[in-house]
Amino acid sequence: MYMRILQLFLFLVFPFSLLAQDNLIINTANRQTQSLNGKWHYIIDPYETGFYNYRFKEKNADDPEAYWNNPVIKNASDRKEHGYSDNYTLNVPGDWNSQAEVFKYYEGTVWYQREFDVSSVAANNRYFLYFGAVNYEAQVYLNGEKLGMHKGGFTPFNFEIPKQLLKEKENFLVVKVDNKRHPDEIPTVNTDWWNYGGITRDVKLISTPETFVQQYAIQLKQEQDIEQAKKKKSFEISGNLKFNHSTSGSVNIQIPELKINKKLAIDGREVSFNLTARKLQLWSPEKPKLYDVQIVFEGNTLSDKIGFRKIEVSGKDILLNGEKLFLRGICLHEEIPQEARRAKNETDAAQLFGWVKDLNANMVRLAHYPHNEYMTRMADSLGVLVWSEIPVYWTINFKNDSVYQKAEKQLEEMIIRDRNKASVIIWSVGNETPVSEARTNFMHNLIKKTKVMDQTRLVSAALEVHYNREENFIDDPLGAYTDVVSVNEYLGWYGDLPGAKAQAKWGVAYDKPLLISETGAGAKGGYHGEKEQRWTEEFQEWYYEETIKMMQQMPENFSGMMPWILADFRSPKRNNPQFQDGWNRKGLIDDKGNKKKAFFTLKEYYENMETQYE
Ligand code: GCB
Repeated sequence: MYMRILQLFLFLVFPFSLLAQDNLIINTANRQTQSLNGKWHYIIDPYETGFYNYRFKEKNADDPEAYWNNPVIKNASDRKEHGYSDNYTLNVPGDWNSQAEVFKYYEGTVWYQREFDVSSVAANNRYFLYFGAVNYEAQVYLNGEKLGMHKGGFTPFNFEIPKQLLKEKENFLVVKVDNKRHPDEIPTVNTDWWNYGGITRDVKLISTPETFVQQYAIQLKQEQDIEQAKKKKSFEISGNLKFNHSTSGSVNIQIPELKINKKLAIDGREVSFNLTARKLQLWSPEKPKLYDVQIVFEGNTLSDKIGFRKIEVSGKDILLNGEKLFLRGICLHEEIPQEARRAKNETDAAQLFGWVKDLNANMVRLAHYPHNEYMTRMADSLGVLVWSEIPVYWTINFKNDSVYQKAEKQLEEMIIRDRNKASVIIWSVGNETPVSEARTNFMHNLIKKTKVMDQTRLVSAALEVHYNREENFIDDPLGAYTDVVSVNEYLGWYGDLPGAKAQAKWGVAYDKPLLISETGAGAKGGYHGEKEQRWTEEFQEWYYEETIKMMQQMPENFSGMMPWILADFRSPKRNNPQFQDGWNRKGLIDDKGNKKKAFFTLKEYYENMETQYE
């Protein structure tokens, strides 16, 4: 009840900013868009002079020294104390840290600015500015007017451009980006990854008709016996479409390959439907079949490629399309190590998935936040299963309701963007959060929210484990609410040496599938020596060998693992000058892109597991 009142209050106070996810437009790749990627001007503004006046109040909209304005100097005597120049540009998309030395450690405000023309502004169309992600807070201004604000560094958002504001020539677009860390944000101040700032993902101008399909969820209906369906060769598909506002008329759902063309009457903002598909080929890692799905409304066709599959838990097992699944996973950050920068485009996704495939993995854990959409689209087409997570990481302020709202909003944006991706099988509501009543309530509420939004995936979180010489026992109270029990384990790196692993016993308080969501050890690529010598590739290889022995004696609910981590990644917390130098070295691939010895150890284990499950 209290939550509801708070939500209503927030809606009244911040109708557009905090609740932007209600207006989120999905599948922007297949809509009419104009890319606004490219070179943008910037001003570094650590004192936020462009935003606050000298009494530290937000500047008036028409203040010529507000950095969203661009007053033209007319007389030599005119005063102007800011400006955008071709001498100061940043590439969009892209983090700022990797683009110039001055940004490497910068955390604060940077103003981004560019101009753009539109070939023709149609009076009957709607126009939206769409951002794939901006880390962390974005204030967006067009032609001197503020369109809105968004918080959350890894999820998309869009703002509608009011009619009359968009011009055909010289639109002046400004984004204030602020990546300062705060205790009451998601994530909080303390993370083991680099706080890359900037407009890190694509920016687009979307044009739509007056009324359009804004969001949809189309999937294999969860409540159907998949074995029966396979036998009868008849599958149920269920879906829901959401328009940008209430409307009437009709809409057609077409899946030509399945000979489906269904006309649906519209009366309101949403339409739900069921379809029956004969001879459907289910999506799986072995055969990642995607169907062309078209939504035809008032002469406009919105296309997508969607795979149909069923993921479920049955007792101690995870089943995909009714068959027992073993997750040969690997964790990764959204980072290109050779260039020490955030990954941002299709080429980057291809590099990362190239490594994943080479490892014989069938799954990725996208740590610790939603990655860009190229990743999940590629996972769909390559047949790689995905765990996608929100950055509820470590010591979030779990007692604060407004912090909960921020986490829930990121969760919603993640789910809305990717719920048509067959590859995504697990939503994770967080990682290694310290057990307390407030934390368990907070995360339980996130799980409940996830279940309301999406019944076709599993929910998990990386839980706490009690290390014990006798038995490592998992009884984290959050495990009562997750579909699978997942834990990060580092026995042999953070405690003991790898030799201790083979004897380790594992116990779980819950009768559910068990996943090891992390395990790993550091090694400097190219550094060799005795296996007992920390930071050598041999130490890491030994750690993996012993981990594999441990995996072979796990309880029978053990359903897969996602070692930490595919490649070395930057972290300000890693300051051993000889071996780390600002990098977390637990990668199986080093910062030059070279595979370490342990890569091959895990690859071989995964090859064996693959044959075992065939
Ligand atoms: C963990 C965290 C991960 C760290 C990793 C490490 O448990 O979930 O974010 O980077 O350990 O390397 O210590």
